[in-house]
Parts: sequence; structure tokens; C-alpha cells
Amino acid sequence: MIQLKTKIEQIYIEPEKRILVTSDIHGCLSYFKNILKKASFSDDDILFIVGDIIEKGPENLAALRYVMELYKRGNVVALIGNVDAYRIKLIQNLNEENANEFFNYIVSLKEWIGTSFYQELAAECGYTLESPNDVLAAKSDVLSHFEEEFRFIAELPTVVETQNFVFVHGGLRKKNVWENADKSVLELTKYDAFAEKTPFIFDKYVIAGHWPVTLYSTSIQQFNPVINKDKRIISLDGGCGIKKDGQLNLLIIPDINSSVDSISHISYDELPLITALDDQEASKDSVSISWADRKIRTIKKGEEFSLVEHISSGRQIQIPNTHLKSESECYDYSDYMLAVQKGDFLSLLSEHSNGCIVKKNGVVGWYNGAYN
Ligand SMILES: [Mn+2]
Repeated sequence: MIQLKTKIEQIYIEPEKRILVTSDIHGCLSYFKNILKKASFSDDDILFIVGDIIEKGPENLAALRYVMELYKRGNVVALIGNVDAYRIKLIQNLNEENANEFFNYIVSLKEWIGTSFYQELAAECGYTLESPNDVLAAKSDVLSHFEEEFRFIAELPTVVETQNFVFVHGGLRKKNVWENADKSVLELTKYDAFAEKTPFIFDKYVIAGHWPVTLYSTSIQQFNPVINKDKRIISLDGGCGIKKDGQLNLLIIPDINSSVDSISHISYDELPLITALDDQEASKDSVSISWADRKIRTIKKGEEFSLVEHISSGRQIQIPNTHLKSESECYDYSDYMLAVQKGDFLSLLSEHSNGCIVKKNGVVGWYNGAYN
């Protein structure tokens, strides 16, 4: 039985090396490979992968193995995420009592994404999972066949401290890095809304994933990394794998001694592109509704759009029916009108009779002009 223990590591990064940071790959292997290509990642760089390598994407086992291959190059630092940690814990603890629940989870991932980590592990061992019994039957073969992969995950550090930056998937529970040593892997990797909730101003910038950055804004739906200078936190999770409008983000820190203002980022997604043929001005006073706060009241249901009231903000807006989950809940939605210039490339998310919902430079909103 592999035990998960909090590991805090301190590493020295040579100056004059570019530092690349990504997180929450979630089985989106093509996103990961493409963003490394876009950044021209080479042996001269240091690459940090801040947890959640697997699950919720189309190629979970392959993504893990790719990270394991990269790791051998010696210039890659990978950290554990809550999903990585708790998936191996769950598999090790599979028994007759919980097999049913785990099987249902696998079925829901299959319907949603088409695959899951455990399904891929079982398949490589020759099992198809059609019942809770199949899940249990595959367990011992999976554990022995993937011992190397499980050990790799379990041995990943939870927190990595460098000269100027600290890396952790979820967040630090104590201000001083070393005081976190008695916190569990779960507490450090699953800190929801860390940048909002932590009371601390950290000495070194803390770079974290886990909490999709879109959840930090109630006015605009945006997926780019967020630098919080008041608390010294950089949030990185672009919602890749989980959200169809999400993206994989990669921070580029020119050098370990660089100031935070010199940090840039690139992103990658696989949405289809359109070209805008008109200009459009940005709207003011928009609202963004995300799953953390998606309670609504339907006032008037229409054929294509419905008038709803967003409960927590009290705002009344028209929402396409495609974005309504039920009468009382909606999917992620923003009424923001993007600033668009003729010739801009926009990523297309959905088309409606009065315009389309698109993403431009990581920000989602409406574009009502003509396009190719
Ligand atoms: Mn996570």
C-alpha cells in the first residue's frame, strides 16, 4: 500500500534560466504537448507542473506517462494535485462497499468525456468495466501493473520552495512554508478559492493551480492567470479539460530573479476560430455566472432566450436556453460584450440568432457582428 505524505522540498534554481509553469493538465495531452511547443520548451528551461495531471480529459494515462518521460530529463519539477493523490488512494481502497459509487463515477466520466483514468488502466490490463464487479476484479492487476506510475504520483512533492517563488497545487494553510509540514496532502492540494480565502500576505509569490481562475470574477468570464499582488499569489488554472471554453495556461518567468511584472503567459485551447468582420465596443457593468454561484430564478421562458434573475447579484438578464441547466440553475454564462476589431481571430463557443459567444485572449463574451 502506497502512503501519501506531505513532502515539502526546497530547490535552488540557477539564474538565467527561463522558468515555465503549468498546472491542471487533467489528461489533455495534446494541450500539454502543444503549449510546450508554443513555448519552445527545451533543456535550457525549467518546467514546473503544479499538479492534477490526470482525470477529466481524453488521455489520462498517456498524459501521466508523458510527464514521467519529461521528468527524466532532469529539468522538470512535477507536484502532486488533489485529483492525482485521491485517485490512487481511491483505487487502493476499492472494496465491495464503495465499488458501486466508484463505478457510477466512472460511468459519468465516460458519458461526459468518453474515458477515465481507471478505465484506461483497466483496459491496459484487459478489463472492460461494465459493472461494479468488473471494477473490483481489475483492482489487483491494476495495482501491480501500474506500480511504477502510482509510485511516481505518490512521491511527487506537495510544496516546492525556490529562492523567489513557492509552488503548491491548492494553497498554503500557514504563511511560513515549513509550518505547512503537518498539513495533509489533501489540505494543501485542495484549497478551494485559495487566493480569495487565505488571510495571509506571503513573503514569496505562491503559484497555485486547482481553482479555475474564472471562478474569481463575478463580472467577466476570463481564463488567463491572475496575479494577486496584495497577497502575492499567482493563480494559474485555466479550466482545461473541465470546461469546454477552458484553456491550458503556461507562465513564463524570464529568470528566477525576475520581478512579477516581467512574468508573461501563453495559453492553448482547441476551439475553432472565426475572423471578425466588424468592430464592437466592450460593454460595461457585465455579470459572469459560474457554477459556484449559479442559482437563478426563471422569470419568463422564451423560445431561444429566457429572462432570469441571478439570485446572488439580483441582476435580471436574458440567457440563451442552451445555457440553462434547469429553471433554477444555469451553466457558466456572461452577458459581457467583448471589444472586437475587424480582423480579430475569435474562438467560437456557440452561435445564436443575434450573435455568437466567443473567446478572445482568454476572455469570453458576445460578439454580434459579422464573421467568416
Ligand atoms: Mn485540483
